[in-house]
Amino acid sequence: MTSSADLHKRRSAAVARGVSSVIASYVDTAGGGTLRDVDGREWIDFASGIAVTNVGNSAPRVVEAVRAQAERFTHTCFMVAPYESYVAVCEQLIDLAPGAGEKRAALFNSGAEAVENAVKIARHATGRPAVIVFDHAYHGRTNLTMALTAKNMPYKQGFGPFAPEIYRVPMSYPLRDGGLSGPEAAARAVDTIEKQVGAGNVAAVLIEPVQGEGGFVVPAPGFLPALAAWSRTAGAVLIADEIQTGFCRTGSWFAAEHEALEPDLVTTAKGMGGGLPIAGVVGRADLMDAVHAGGLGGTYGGNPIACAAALAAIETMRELDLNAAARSIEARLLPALTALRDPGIAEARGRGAMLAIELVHPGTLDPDPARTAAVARACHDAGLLVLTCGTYGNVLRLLPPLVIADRDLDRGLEILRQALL
Ligand code: PLZ
Repeated sequence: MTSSADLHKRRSAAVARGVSSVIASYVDTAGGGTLRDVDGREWIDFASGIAVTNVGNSAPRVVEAVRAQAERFTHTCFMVAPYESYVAVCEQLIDLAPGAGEKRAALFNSGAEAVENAVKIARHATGRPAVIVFDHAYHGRTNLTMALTAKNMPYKQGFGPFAPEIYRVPMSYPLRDGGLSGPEAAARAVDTIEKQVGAGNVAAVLIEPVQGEGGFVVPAPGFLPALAAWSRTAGAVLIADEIQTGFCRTGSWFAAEHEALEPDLVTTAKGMGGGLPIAGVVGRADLMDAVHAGGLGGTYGGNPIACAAALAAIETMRELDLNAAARSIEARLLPALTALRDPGIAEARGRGAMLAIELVHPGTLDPDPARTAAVARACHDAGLLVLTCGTYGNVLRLLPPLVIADRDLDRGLEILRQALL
């Protein structure tokens, strides 16, 4: 088999430099919670392809559903000749998303596309222009979603000008906002909105209930409910971006549930497809149906193979109770992370199987991205695939597949412990 070193040479001559990879090893096979590279080396997977393979790589039901659908038909375009599985995925989204009222859903290909469409729907339904986003937010790499994303490097540098009518307000970040309570942090955000934007101009308040790329930031309790209450009064659409948090990742179907939040719209992607590209917007029927017929769509949105995979992935989540699995991963890892006696760890945090440690220079809150990168590299050298994140690049995040074996979790944790020494 071609070695990783050879593939890397070919890649350098063929793949644009702007597309980079975390590790230099090339994957041969992957299953459950491990990967094997073309050099025959085994990796413990604490990345899940960035929170995608919640049901594990090549989950049996997903593989079978994809195969069966590929034999029936591969593509017709739902806007041309519709099919049942698209409808069935929308029914599942409606069933699983928080909120008791009447809902509708629509399917797309990627997280960024789902966010773009949620904003389109909110603007159309309200007739207003402004979109409120938060410090440390990540929503994608298309032009509108780059504008919604906070961090410049590597996401935005040189790619502007960006879409207008996007306003950024302070997030609740308990480690870094001087101990503001959730309601206090919300009042600070609302004050900025009212003074700088004007409540009557706000189409949408867009927020990740637990921030992903921005550093696995869990807002203080009460922050999200206070924002929801303000949005309702202001007539703004509350959009929960659950692309990274959704589909059992945090120990519930959606992270909004942890605070009994009922967003007006929810964006989904990643975990819902069991590894195939599919995304959705689900939410209040009156908002979703405000858009004229033909106003939403795309050639591939809700592709039949991706829909078959999503239905199989959701079935797997129910069958194996992956919400409970995520909670037991939290119970196994978070106390161990909290117990790490390391003066450079400012905080261990997260929900379910979305866990992180934030690294600082001891005795301060100054971020330590150099050590974070070094620890990640040491983990890679020892066969553990971990990722970093955070506005300051100083957060090490753990995102194992929810079906990972306890033994692999423990092995991964031990590698991380050694890497921190
Ligand atoms: N919203 C909350 O986490 C994707 C990005 C990786 P796409 N996060 C991983 C990278 O460097 O590109 C994400 C997310 C949240 C939106 C998105 C965007 O989803 O499917 O990558 O477009």
